[in-house]
Amino acid sequence: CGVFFSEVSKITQDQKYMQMAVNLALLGKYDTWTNPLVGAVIVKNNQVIATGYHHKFGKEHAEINALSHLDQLSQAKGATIYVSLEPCSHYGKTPPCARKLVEVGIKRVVVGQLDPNPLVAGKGIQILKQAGIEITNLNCTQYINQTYNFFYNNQRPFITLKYAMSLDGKLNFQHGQRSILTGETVHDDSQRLRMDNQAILIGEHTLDVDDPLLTVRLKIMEFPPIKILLVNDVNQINMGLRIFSTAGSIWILSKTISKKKMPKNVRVFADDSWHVEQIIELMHDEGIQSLLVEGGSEVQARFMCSGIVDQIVSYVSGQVFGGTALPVAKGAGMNKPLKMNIQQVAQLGPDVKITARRN
Ligand code: AOF
Ligand code: ZN
Repeated sequence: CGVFFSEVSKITQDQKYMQMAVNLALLGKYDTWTNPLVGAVIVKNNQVIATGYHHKFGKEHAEINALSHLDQLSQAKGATIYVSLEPCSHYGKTPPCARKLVEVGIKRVVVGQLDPNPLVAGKGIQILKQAGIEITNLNCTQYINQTYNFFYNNQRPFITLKYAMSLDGKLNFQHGQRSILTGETVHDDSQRLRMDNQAILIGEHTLDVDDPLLTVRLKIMEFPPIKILLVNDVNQINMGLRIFSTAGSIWILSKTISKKKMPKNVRVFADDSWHVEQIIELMHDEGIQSLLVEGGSEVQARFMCSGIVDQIVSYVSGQVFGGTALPVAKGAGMNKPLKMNIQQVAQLGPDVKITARRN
């Protein structure tokens, strides 16, 4: 019975410190770019002696950050470290954390999840085990790095389709003109959606009609989402559009190669046709873990038709546009309906947000 209670208290202690590591990890949100959010807590004699997290892309990992907060590195000897992700085993922008934990004499490592990145994937745990370190995997922190996990588990980015529509499912009242559909609360919400994605894609028609910025305006981000423009001919693009005066990377997916010199932040990818599968393959090769498709009607139809849709965020306004207006998706037909599960319906000021996911 005594053994039982001590085991139970060990589990609750583990969960408590892992929650602390998760809360620390979340402090890095929006700054780690394609790297995962990771937090670490070092505990000795039931006391937290140091904490840390991964602050920023390219900077030290959570474990090393926590070790740097010890008064003396020797304090780590015999301690337990709680890390929300398996410690790394590779020489990347920084040396392997697993080796450092062995070197400083950590006795036990509790991880929140294994790392799906093939560079690490179990190799970190192996290094620790070989050094005789006790390992516990709580397998409970996947939710803080959903698109990171998705990307490595599925070898493609997580795809979200987003649009604002009238009550009768239309994008704009008059063809070729931008309609203001939704209010301020939706604006802020869709800004957060942009912040949660590593790339935003629009088609040529939306580029011309809306002249959008595709920027994040709620926070200054060092790594804002890449703006991807799907066009027919890069040489026909009006370089005076507002998007070309924004900072951050712009990728143009064109059927032709560019004849003119492009600004430094613009990359042109040329291919005969840009099927959804090809777009996704490019995203994968470039390490983009999440893609937000912001329209318009034809681009949404192409993604829906491909069946490669993981989430749909639909903002519904109270306006009714009637028969001549452009529908949310128009173009390629579908063989069978796409079955999405409605996850959440929320009232945002005068509008409604519907979030649906594929399983
Ligand atoms: C992080 N922060 O705290 C941990 C990570 O590009 P690098 O060299 O910084 O390596 C990134 C990889 O390191 C990442 O994909 C993951 O596999 C591993 N662990 N990464 O950014 C951390 N612990
Ligand atoms: Zn590391």
